[in-house]
Amino acid sequence: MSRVNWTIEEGRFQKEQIINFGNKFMTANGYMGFRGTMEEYRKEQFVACNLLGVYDQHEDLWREPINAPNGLYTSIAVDGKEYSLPESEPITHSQSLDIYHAEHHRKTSFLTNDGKLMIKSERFVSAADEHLICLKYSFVIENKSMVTLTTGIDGDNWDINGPHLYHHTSQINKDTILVSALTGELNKTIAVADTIDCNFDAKKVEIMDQSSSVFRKITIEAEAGKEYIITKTIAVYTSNDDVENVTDAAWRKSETAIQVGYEKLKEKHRTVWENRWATSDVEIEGDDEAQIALRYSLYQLQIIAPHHSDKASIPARGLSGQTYKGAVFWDTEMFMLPFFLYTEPKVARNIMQYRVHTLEGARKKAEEYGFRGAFYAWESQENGQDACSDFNITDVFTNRPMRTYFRDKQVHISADVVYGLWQAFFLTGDESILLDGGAEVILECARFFYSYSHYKSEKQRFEVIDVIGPDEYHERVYNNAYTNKMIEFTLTTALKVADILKEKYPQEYETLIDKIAIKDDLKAIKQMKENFYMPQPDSETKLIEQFDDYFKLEDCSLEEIKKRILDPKEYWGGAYGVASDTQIIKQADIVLMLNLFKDEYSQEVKKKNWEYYEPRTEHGSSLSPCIYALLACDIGNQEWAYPYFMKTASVDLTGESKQFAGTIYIGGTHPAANGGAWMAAVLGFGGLKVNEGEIQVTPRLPKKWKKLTFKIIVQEQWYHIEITKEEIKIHKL
Ligand code: IFM
Repeated sequence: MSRVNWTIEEGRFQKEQIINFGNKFMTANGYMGFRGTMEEYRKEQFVACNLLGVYDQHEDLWREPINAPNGLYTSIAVDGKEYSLPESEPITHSQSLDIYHAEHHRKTSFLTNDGKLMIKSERFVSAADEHLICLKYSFVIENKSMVTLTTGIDGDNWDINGPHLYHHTSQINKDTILVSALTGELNKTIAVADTIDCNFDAKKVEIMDQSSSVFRKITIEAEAGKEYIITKTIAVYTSNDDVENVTDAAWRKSETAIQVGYEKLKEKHRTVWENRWATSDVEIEGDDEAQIALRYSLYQLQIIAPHHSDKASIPARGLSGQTYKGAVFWDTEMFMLPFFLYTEPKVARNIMQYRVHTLEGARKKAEEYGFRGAFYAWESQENGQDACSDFNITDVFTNRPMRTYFRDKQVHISADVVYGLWQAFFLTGDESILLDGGAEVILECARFFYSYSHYKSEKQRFEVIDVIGPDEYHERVYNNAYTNKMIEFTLTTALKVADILKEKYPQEYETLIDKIAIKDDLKAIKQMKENFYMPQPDSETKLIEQFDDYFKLEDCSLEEIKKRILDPKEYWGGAYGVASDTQIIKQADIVLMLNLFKDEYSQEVKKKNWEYYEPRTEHGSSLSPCIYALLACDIGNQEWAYPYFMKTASVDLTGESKQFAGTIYIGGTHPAANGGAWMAAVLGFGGLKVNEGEIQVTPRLPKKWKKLTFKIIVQEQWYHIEITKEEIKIHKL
């Protein structure tokens, strides 16, 4: 396979990009994510080994995921003087990511008093063993000098709402060191062990045990021109792992791994990645820029996928840090799931099982608000508890927390979960998705919507009042078309699922119906479905109103809104936001609905609405551009779609995204946009549709694209699809 377009590289040191590159050059394996920082960086440079599904709350601050102590820490001094970025000015510096093998590389040279010092490092977060991170670090000096390497575990963590780790203890022997600590809220153990191997004899090794951090200070009488190499195997375990003793497990893993050897471990890691790309790569001929951006998006999705667990799902900022409280949003089902469904159904199943696992949390949330059924968390943590605060944004002008209604009114989340489950069942044909808890989730979500909706007697219909749709700038609106459509879908799906079970699995059906006592509610759900209000396109304009009276709001341009802004970080929505009383929307809403239910609307309706809402959309969420790309493809305008595709596919390469909501930092990677890039390429430009196992391809390739090639799995059968402007080839594999 050609290895062009598989590397991301930055060829010079850019101090102002440290945080951005931490996201861009991240390596991860679903269990943990290591930001793309240099080995010598400390918490000021946002170093983080972010752990999936292990959360903690410090005092009354926001609950967020844990960053483990940094086992990669390594710095270097020559003749007593330290040469470390960002303080020391390098002569040359490059940082790169081989996305084919998920390996991070850096090369830096400094001018010392006696000549040059060259540092190289290579590392990976193992795809073959979720607990392992491996590092190879080497240096060469131009003239004989006394070199000191300080390497070990840095427990002085970067946290947004920390600290989270207490009662640190350490263990030390010849080559292995370990730091373990307890989380403050739940007393979970986090252990990091680091074993080292060197290709040289050290003059002296000193241990610096600072309790939360342990370092080795290795002194070397270094000869000119010789390459001195250390390799480190770092093992991370937590109480969430199924092991008897967390610290023993970390210690043993780290020691055994070093025996296996860095190169062998790398080989195993590479094999996993080669196999992944063999099925998930999408090739674009004729457009290198699009190719690398798309591949990079797929890389991002693969590194954060919970390959190892069905108790956790993908947070909105992946594993790039603690932004958004490490919580799982609708982003996962609606934007990331399709990629996994078509290329790695096991991950898709894990993601959906997380919703089964968190059903109890959703039931509790519904009850908390006086409803029945399952109201999923807007920002879901490990047990489905909602991390979304009632004051989720801080006003930039007064520094006061603003009351926001994401948690209580963004009810579409429960319908998004149902949509994800149904897609998973529909595309894979795997009935165990329904039997292993999926059906229960679907029925409970339908019950929630029945209890949330209002029956308007004078109109003799069910309506959904007081919600927030995908466009979060307009709060507490009535009959948001997206929400209503998704609720209608939920009701239909619940009835369909009940029928499937009744017919094929009568015993399981009876058990479930009894368990959740839903017989009467099923009748009510049917009634609601038959009398449900769904906003329709206007007979003349063909426009669908985003919510009741949206068209009565001030219709002004984005440029005009921008002129009204007093502070670049001010929040546009909520009670007094600049967009709140206007038709300016944050992100795809009606357009998203039309894209999801494209077969139910005419091309004219889709086109008219795309054209109406597009100039009124800020794309203030990274979830938005891909949806405009998808619908533009559907209405046959791939040239409108292309810039939106590029925007979604390159969001984490350019780093051009919103960094603040009010005063709150929201930076990190953007997995929903990454998933959107796959959807736009394959479902949009490729025009792929699957209906009852049957594959249909209606391509709309952009001008530049000569060929689009990808593989998909549908009902356990792999297909290889090749699209050119002249022909479409679909091969069974
Ligand atoms: O889920 C999104 C939401 O739609 C817009 N704000 C950011 C969230 C997390 O990505």
